[in-house]
Amino acid sequence: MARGSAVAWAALGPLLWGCALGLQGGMLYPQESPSRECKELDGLWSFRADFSDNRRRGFEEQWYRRPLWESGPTVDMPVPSSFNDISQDWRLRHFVGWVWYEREVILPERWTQDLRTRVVLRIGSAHSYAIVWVNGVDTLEHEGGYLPFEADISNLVQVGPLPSRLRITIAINNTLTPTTLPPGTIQYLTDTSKYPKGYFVQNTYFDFFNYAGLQRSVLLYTTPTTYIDDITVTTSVEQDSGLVNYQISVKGSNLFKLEVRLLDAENKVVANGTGTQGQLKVPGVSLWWPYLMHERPAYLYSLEVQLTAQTSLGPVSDFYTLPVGIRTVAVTKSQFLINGKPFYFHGVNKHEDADIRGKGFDWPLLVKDFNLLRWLGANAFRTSHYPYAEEVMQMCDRYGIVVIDECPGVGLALPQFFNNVSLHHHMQVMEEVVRRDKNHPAVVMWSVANEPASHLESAGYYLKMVIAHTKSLDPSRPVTFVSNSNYAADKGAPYVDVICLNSYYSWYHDYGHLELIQLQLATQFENWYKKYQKPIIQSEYGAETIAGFHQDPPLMFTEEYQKSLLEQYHLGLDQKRRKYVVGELIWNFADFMTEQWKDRPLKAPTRVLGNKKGIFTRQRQPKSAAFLLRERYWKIANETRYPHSVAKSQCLENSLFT
Ligand code: BDP
Repeated sequence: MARGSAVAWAALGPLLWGCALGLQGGMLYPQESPSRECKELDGLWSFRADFSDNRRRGFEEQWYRRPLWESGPTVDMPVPSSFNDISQDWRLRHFVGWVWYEREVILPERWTQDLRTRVVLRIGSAHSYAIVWVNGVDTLEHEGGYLPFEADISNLVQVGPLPSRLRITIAINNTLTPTTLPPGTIQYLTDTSKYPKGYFVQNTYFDFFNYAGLQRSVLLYTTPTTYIDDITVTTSVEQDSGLVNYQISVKGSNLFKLEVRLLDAENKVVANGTGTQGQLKVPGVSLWWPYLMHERPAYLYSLEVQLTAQTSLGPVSDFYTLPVGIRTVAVTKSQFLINGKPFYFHGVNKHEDADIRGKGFDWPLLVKDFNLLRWLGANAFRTSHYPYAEEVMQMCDRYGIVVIDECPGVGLALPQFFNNVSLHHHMQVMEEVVRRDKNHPAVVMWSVANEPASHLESAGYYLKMVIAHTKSLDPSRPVTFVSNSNYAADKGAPYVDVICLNSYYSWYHDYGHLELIQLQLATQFENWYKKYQKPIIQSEYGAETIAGFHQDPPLMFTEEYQKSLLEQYHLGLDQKRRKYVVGELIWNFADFMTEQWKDRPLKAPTRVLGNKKGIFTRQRQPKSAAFLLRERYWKIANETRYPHSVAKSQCLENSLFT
């Protein structure tokens, strides 16, 4: 990106949008409308892990051809949820290979009889490789967890007299290979004095548990046979008017009419248009502002799209409503601008992780986390280290929480991971991320990777290609990756718009020496800024802390140590905050599950029931550092608010702390 060129981006946007995508079709979030129905398939599914030696018995015996119970015992498995921590069988917790899910569904008669109806099966995510059969017919395959995929199954359900019962079988493989994202390796241990024949372990190069399964919702939905396939919106501002550029793709027929209306939050029509692309002008626009930056945050318009079409079976119409936040994002040499005003990220890194559900989507957890974010005064988070559920992104739009949207490019630690097959897959994953999340005003930057071995020449080329591809997919947002390399050696930094740095002073280095943090942090910032002249975000810092451990003067692992480490970082950050450091994201919002070892610098059992760098526990209870951070974030919020006024915590129930 030519930095500081928000205007140029906005002008290019409508021209470039859509031409780079190699994917087939859009991935609009399923919604009910006068023309669309949804049927959620969450709940209990039948489940079996294939424990056979080669993990291929399910394919050899074709388990998908008959109800799963006919080929052997099954257990109940909740969806959405990771399968790992649900049962008492330790083998399942550490299972690597194919697992099988199955569920029967009764379809409404209209879905099977009305040939102007299109029935779609959509899987929110399946980690990591999935094959789907409908009534035993191979229907869909998808590589990569954390992103949705779907198939039109109309021709399987609209086949003569009332086949209203549908059997959906999904086989999922959680094996990570050098070309998956994240990558992993299988290591066979062949010393027969220590390991039984065929013994293997899966090595991963990232620090979270490789939870797997159907971790997000599965559903069926309908559209008419001619339908709104995708909508792409970019926004800009001209004086006090908002401009909404839209592009709509329609599938199923060329004989159609499109009408588009933009409604404000009171449901008043403020602009309208026709056709597959255009620009809507909103005089006296209410901008989408991040929460805490403005007294009226997160203003959302609704883009109502109405399609009418002629088909051989008669007329059809389709309706889809897209929330639209009008805002601009730009980057200068030393600032991150939202709506032309400097924005400072004071937030967190998260994980989708809690309790026995693992990474399974859960509404109570989602709402609790957002309440905690607001209690904390956090205005942003990074989706470390993979795209989160779509419902999370919708909440960010509605609450005004800013997102750095990261793809699962984590653990790119070995030279062999920077190969052409991985590069191609990584670019495809970015296409899927952008396709899914491009219309969220909350998303202000894409992150293509976390801590790749960016000192390698091969990584430099690889990152350059992924970043360039992402920019071609979406010229309206800056792109970054998160580095922990040395500033002089980093081969990817020249291509990013914002430098994101992870550092763990007095945690992974100079253990216990809190007094070194300020000096080391200042050196870090100065070196990077001098070389690259780009704004910097401290994208990770933190300390492992076991809730309830206390020691003063502070020692590592205690709540006091975490607090003191944060205080030292904050002093360092404050030195550069008004210059070119544009954000700080604590590692981590909450404790999370990991393997029982940490891969780097040496594989060692340094994890005690997971990573404990949360400022909240895994059960979302605060450690002392949470109160410290809360005070800081509210202070920064009140200093950086536009136009200047004092914000109060929006949590009504926390009067004790305000
Ligand atoms: C960073 C990684 C993050 C880890 C963290 C840690 O980006 O995924 O969990 O270190 O070690 O390097 O706590």
